[in-house]
Amino acid sequence: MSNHWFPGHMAKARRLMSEHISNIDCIIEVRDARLPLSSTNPMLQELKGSKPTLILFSKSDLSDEKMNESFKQYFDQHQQPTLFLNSLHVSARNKVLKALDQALEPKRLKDKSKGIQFRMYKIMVVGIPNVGKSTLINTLARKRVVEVANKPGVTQSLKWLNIDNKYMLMDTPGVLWPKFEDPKTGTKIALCHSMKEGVVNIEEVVKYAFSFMKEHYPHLLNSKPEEEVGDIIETALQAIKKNSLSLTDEEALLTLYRDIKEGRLGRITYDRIED
Ligand SMILES: Nc1nc2c(ncn2[C@@H]2O[C@H](COP(=O)(O)OP(=O)(O)OP(=O)(O)O)[C@@H](O)[C@H]2O)c(=O)[nH]1
Ligand SMILES: [Mg+2]
Repeated sequence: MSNHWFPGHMAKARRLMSEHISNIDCIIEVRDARLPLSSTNPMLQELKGSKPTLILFSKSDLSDEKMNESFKQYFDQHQQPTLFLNSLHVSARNKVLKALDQALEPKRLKDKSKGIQFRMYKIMVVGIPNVGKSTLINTLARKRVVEVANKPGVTQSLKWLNIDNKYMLMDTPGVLWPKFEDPKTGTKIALCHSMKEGVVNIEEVVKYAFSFMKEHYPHLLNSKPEEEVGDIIETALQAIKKNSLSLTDEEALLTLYRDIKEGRLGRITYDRIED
């Protein structure tokens, strides 16, 4: 298993998205706040070119609050509009609409100078799988207009949605890319639930998460500083098996992996600005 996943529907989605891109006014790139850098797709960066882009960091309720602040400042310094968001919270809708208005202000002024008082702006929502693109659209629509589920690869085709007769938003399938330049990227993406379980080397990914926690979040581990990562994982697996006596070793490891992906071990950000 390789921590890699690029099925045909992603290649097709990428092709269809490139056919629409010339008609799009603005891009909303949804990233996972636990991976502010690694959850961007270089293929989508290339696709969007110089279109105005708002980066929405979803799942910021699962990431490290201090790192949310540091990354917010980092992107501010790079003049890149961002929003750290819990898309499931009722406050998300107004925050996103306000940020969208700001991102589209230069377009609106340009339109006015051409005598166009009003038009519906077209926005494409892009990102890697399972980061919350469809959730965001449902939050904006105030009802379930697109399918959402807690597994990657749910949205498989492009779909336009009308938001308040003001914006047309396009939901798109989560897209990864054919080759990770740095294999660590695949591991981190697997840790944040953007990779199909069947292709994940779970043992390797769990080990990476625990090594990272030992270095950056030791308070989340019930362990002594001198304890080896392998031993800390073993203790965590034994605790899982004690709770569910019928679990095999493999099932206990899968449970631990799922606990990490769902943020049950604590709030963690796996990227650092200097990465
Ligand atoms: N905790 C938390 N969960 C979120 C947030 N946004 C989305 N989710 C959850 O993430 C899961 C995936 O959401 P989707 O909206 O289906 O993700 P997607 O990006 O459309 O996924 P694909 O269509 O597979 O690419 C769901 O279980 C959502 O409830 C958030 O801000 N915080
Ligand atoms: Mg979706």
